[in-house]
Amino acid sequence: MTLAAEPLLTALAAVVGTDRVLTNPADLAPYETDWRGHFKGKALCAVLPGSTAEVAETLRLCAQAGVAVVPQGGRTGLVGGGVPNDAGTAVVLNLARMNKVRSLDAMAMTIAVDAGITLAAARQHAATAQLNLPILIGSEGSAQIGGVIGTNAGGSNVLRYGMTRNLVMGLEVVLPDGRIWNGMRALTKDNTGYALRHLFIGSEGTLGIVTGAVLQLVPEPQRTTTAFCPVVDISSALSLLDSLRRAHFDALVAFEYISAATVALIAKYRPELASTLSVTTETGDCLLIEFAHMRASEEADAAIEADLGIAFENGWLTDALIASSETQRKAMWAFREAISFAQNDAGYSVKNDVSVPVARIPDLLSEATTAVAAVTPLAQPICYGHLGDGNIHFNFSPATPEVSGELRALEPAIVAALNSVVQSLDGSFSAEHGIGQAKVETLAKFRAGMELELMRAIKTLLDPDNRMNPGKVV
Ligand code: 2HG
Ligand code: ZN
Repeated sequence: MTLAAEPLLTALAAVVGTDRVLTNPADLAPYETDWRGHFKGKALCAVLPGSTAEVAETLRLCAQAGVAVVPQGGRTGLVGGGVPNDAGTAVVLNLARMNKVRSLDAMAMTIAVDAGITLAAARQHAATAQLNLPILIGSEGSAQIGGVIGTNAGGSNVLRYGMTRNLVMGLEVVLPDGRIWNGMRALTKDNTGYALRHLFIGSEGTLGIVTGAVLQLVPEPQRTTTAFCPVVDISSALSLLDSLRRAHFDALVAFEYISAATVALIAKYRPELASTLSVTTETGDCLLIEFAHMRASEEADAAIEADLGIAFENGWLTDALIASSETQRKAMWAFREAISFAQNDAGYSVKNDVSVPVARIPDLLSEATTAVAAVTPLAQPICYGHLGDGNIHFNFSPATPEVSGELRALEPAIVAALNSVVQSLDGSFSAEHGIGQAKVETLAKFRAGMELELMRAIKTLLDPDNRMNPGKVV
């Protein structure tokens, strides 16, 4: 710590309390990395404010001192958006203490929350009114609403309910200079000029800090049908997606793809999860499909069973397991959610989060596999994700555990090969995880020109000194 930093630390302690300005290296360490330990930085301190007023005062003091601020949620991101750089001069602002539900309007189906509440806690509160906050991500127990909004998180229910952006009705934001914008409106219709909230959603804390939000809820489904289906190939998977969307549009909430190599990876590293679903390393590509019904009757199940039967007769599926209990349904999702962890067990992973128009997914899988194989034989594609959204996590694991180090060194070349295929298919190199620090250069390359200029102009307008989450996004 420099001497010049001392007056700022003293002033911050006066705002939030001495115990809530962490400077001791051991206390600070968790705030300087992400859940994977993939990104590491150094901070001047971590500040834990307990109210919007304290956030505002913290930002005002940082502005006065010319100090950078890194807003941080549950640190569950995959692109290092909440991790400081290694200068050791930034203030990390973690909103974990701001974890209250402000209000719930059952008639309007909206909930107003502090940004530091976890997604799981917000969902649990909505459930007390038989309502559902339909954002389904594996990290819901740690991910904070502020981070979910800051990254415009996607997840497994986007097919039906859209990205986080679609569910945010109002926001409260503290601007870089400490002013508070109160946009906590809960209106379905509000055509009043530029939709400012959309600027902050997905801006990853580079324009201001989200401290509160009003979110749209939907009725809790009365009945859920979940199926786990080994599928013949990716074209068959798309044929099934098309037929199920046409027949059950409103009810189809998730259509997830897990490639044969990914299935084999879970069977190897999480055999207990695979055996409950009778899955082995030989099972092949699989789909996890879920429907949510507003009526409790079993009728819908019969229609879905019939449609899956037709898919079997058409030669698209080799089997279909329909969950007969909540335990079985949970086992199917546990299998799906285990992928990231199984990949961690397998050594270094190269993470990619790409999307293309859904009909082009077969081209993406084959062309990118060929392109990366030409770069190196050491990278094994581990492809899975939200097929219904055209979003594939086109990840790579080491072909054998010993080549983990080589894979890390080859990462830039692998990612470049993949992204150029994605570009040629009119896709996006960042579908749902955001830009963070990992994809800043990629954004500059693929959004060069007017798009990048506009983004930079907005950034300069709101944060002229580039103190908000510097080195992220633009
Ligand atoms: C998922 O869909 C998440 O499971 C994480 O977006 C993806 O770990 C990943 O690469
Ligand atoms: Zn995902």
